[in-house]
Amino acid sequence: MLRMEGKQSQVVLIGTWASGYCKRVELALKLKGIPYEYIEEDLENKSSLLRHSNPVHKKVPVLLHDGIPIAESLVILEYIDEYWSNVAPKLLPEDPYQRAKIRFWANYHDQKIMPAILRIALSQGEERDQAIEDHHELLKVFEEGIEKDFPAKSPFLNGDSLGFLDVIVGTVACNYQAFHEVVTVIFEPAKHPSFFSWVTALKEHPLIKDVLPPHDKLVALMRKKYCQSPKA
Ligand SMILES: N[C@@H](CCC(=O)N[C@@H](CS)C(=O)NCC(=O)O)C(=O)O
Repeated sequence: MLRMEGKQSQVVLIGTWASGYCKRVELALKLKGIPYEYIEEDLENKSSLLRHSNPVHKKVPVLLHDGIPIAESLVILEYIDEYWSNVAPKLLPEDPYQRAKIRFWANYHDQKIMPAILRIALSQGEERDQAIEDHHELLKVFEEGIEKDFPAKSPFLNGDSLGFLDVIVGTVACNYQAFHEVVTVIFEPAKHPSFFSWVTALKEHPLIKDVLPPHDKLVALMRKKYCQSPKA
């Protein structure tokens, strides 16, 4: 199906409620005030809509824009920012070098930090201790890199409005209390002061509060996923 130029766009997001990847897309749409319909996907029993819209990965999120599917959350965020380029706020800056740095850290976040957090959740004993240490080292690199590359950040990377990295970090890290309650402590102000104060500011943003999953529901899901007793 082709997008109808000049007409009101139809925007549909296929997602799951607990996914940070999906929440970042919801947050971007809400930030720009783009109306959208939301379809909750059952990942245990994937719909034919999802399988047809994202035949390569069969993962959420998928954005359907006038019927055209766009997959992969970072790709979707850039698409939203480019298609609605005249709608504030801009998620990515104009300057190509600044954009490159933001993309670099966004990829680092998804390729290093996200898998490290998952490894902590899925491991136990000494393996978990090692996973916690690895995550701490990766987060230190992230924190120092952001501080160096975006020294004027206050409280967000664009100043008062949320930018690309704020959207990515906010929709994952702001759930840390549920993770601490169910799995283990991974964010400590003493170890990561600047990252922690960034996340604390993000947690206060009204749209981040609006999109984050309910704490108790998330805790219940995490207990189910990560606290199964090991098989005999
Ligand atoms: N790199 C993808 C990751 C998306 C992803 O991992 N989605 C998960 C939900 S959080 C999913 O759909 N999993 C289903 C599966 O792996 O089959 C993105 O950024 O969109």
